[in-house]
Amino acid sequence: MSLESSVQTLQHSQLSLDTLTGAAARPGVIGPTLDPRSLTTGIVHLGVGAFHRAHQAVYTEDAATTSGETHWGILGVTGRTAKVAQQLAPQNGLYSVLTRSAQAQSLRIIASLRGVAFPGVDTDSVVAAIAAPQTQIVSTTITEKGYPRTSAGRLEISHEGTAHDIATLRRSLAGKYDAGPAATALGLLARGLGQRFQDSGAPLTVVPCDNLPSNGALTRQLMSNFAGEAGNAEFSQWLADAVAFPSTMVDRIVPATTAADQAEALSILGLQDQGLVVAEPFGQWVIEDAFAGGRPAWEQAGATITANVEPFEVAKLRMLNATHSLLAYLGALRGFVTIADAVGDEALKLAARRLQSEDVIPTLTAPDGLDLQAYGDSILERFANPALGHTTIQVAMDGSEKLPIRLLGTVSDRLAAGSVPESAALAVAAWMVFVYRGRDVNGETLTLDDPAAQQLHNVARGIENELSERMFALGNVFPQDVSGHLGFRKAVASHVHDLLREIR
Ligand code: NAI
Ligand code: CS2
Repeated sequence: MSLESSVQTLQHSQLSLDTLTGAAARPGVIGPTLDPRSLTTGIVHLGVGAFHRAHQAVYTEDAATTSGETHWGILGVTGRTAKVAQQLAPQNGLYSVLTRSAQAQSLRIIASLRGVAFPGVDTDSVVAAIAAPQTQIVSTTITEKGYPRTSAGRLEISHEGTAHDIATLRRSLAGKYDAGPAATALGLLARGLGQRFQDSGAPLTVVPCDNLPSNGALTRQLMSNFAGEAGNAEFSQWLADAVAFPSTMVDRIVPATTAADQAEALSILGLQDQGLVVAEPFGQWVIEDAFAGGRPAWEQAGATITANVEPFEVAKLRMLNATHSLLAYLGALRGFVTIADAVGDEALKLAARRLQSEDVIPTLTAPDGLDLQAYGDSILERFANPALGHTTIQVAMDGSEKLPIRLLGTVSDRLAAGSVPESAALAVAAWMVFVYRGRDVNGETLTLDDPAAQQLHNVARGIENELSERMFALGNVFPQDVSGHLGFRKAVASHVHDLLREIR
């Protein structure tokens, strides 16, 4: 077979605009609900990972279909590798979402992603896209660690790459635009906003979609710090006046795609889909009603647009994400590969229920009169989805970033109320032993994937019976009101002792 025909074979074996019609006609395939060729770009998304493709991009396609608006195409921007760009470019941005539950699955082709860029080579085109007047929205899913911040919630200017991006922003605002890649996602955003300010000053809305409380206010603060460090008062003022930063609560369980998932999609599509993502049926998006300009009709796609997102954010982070982390660390230590396996264990399920009902719910204000106990039950049912394959080790990653966000707020609140949260103490202890042991009850290795991994290894190393004392010294993880509370320290130390004896 000649090179040309083998390339054609490969192309025709891959989802693309050329193969879309045939693929969409196959049984079990739901085709896109709009013509990808009709779309123009109105959104730039930073962090075009699995979650964006299974959540915001789907909501945006549904909104555009219902409203008939064709100017909400998405330019997806990858992070530190070109991998997703290399996967999606040959597919003209097309990919599919494989939605799975215990009862059924469906595969839907999504067309709202109209381009993919890799900042390593495409920074200038991404900056131009953010500056373009037809762009109304920049959204982000860059993980919790993508927002370098101090404990006071200000830009961590010592963060690797941030100083470089501040210097580049300063020069570009002084009319000395530097080509070349941004070192960080927020640095890329700042440069795009700087170019927009210099070109047109047109308003823009930044929609963060990461699991962070008050993610809009935080992103505003970090962008304001970027502008302040760049020393351009006019840009700082424009940022304050013309750019909105609504907070959001986002929810849909989207595990990392596996080779088995790809094989399943191939059998349905009859084509390779390198951009495949897998997700649960449930989805929720709550967005603060604070936009500087236009936006897709996301409410027509089921999103909630509201003045006050906070109760939704806090309830979701503390009821779902904290329980996820408890199951991830305890489950991984006890040899459970998936979250579904872990929550299928009666002892772990009871621990999850107790965390929700005894520690978390007393700290919450129910959003819109939500029945919090029923909400907790529904979360555990979602975790039990046997078709997802969401692994404990994936949820366990980045614990040094995640625990302060999703678990330690509950601890602080319970301690302030005069109660020691025992289940939260168990979750903290499980994380400490996960870091220290690095293996499960069967002796299988548990890899520590965390931006603070070296620090954690250094601190954890040493004699076992002082483990919790050493870990509590991590000021970037434990606030003083938590690490300084004797009753909580004792509770954690007791659980650490028991877990170390269990996991030899
Ligand atoms: P992913 O690994 O598929 O994508 C992560 C994206 O963030 C990639 O584009 C990557 O390049 C970028 N990234 C990673 N580290 C970064 C850093 N330090 N700075 C800038 N960019 C960075 O992960 P996925 O599943 O898309 O999740 C991303 C985020 O979405 C999560 O961290 C969370 O905040 C949020 N989320 C995820 C859900 C899920 O179930 N996967 C559900 C709800 C929210
Ligand atoms: C998980 C979240 O990996 C994790 O930390 O807790 O990604 C979780 O799947 C989502 O927040 C669900 O909406």
